[in-house]
Amino acid sequence: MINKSVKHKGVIFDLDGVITDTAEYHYLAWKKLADELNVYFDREINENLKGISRIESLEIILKKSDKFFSEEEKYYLADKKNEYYKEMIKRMTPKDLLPGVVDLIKELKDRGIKIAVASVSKNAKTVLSNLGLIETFDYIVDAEKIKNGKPDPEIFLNAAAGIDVEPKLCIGIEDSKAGIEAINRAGMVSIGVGNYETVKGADIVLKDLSDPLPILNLL
Ligand code: B16
Ligand code: MG
Repeated sequence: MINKSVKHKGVIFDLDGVITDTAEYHYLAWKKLADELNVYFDREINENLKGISRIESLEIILKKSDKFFSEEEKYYLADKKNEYYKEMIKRMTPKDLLPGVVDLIKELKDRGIKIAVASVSKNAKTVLSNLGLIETFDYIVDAEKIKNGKPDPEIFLNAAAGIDVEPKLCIGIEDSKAGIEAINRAGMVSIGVGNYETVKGADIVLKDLSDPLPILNLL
């Protein structure tokens, strides 16, 4: 919820789909696995996987299959997808940052705003290292630090505590429906980027971060 009289002190970034386009690599890796299994999978279904854990994503994909998969098989398949994904992110460099991200981070740091990453990915630290950002953020929350994934607000509340800023003074940036819900439930201002239909529940929707004025106006 936006309260224009409040000066926000912290900004919490989602990783996949906000800082870099790993959302596309997640899609490609799942697509490869789904094709191998002969299971129907498309970009529309993929929108529902954004911000959702690896094993929950697999469960959603397997709803389109009439075959039974044991827990062991599911873990094997989730692991296989992760191997495809890890192969794709190996070649990532700082050139893979999405438009506006570097300038926005610099501007926030210049203004003394605390910044954090809130990603449910177990690969978050590898991706941040490849992007040259592992030392940049004041705090990073990944899958290791949380019990409940998005849309539970835990990950954003954990990030706010990590940067020592009250949730109501934080802004969260997300590309997923589950992530926007998590930010809203955490009582923060939500900024949605990317696919409009996916993030329309956000307080402010932006195409990407190349025009950060709506965010800077909240500081
Ligand atoms: P991993 P985020 C999420 O990251 C992705 O949006 C989601 O598609 C993925 O399944 C999840 O991480 C788990 O990732 O398989 O690497 O552990 O958007 O919260 O940064
Ligand atoms: Mg994301």
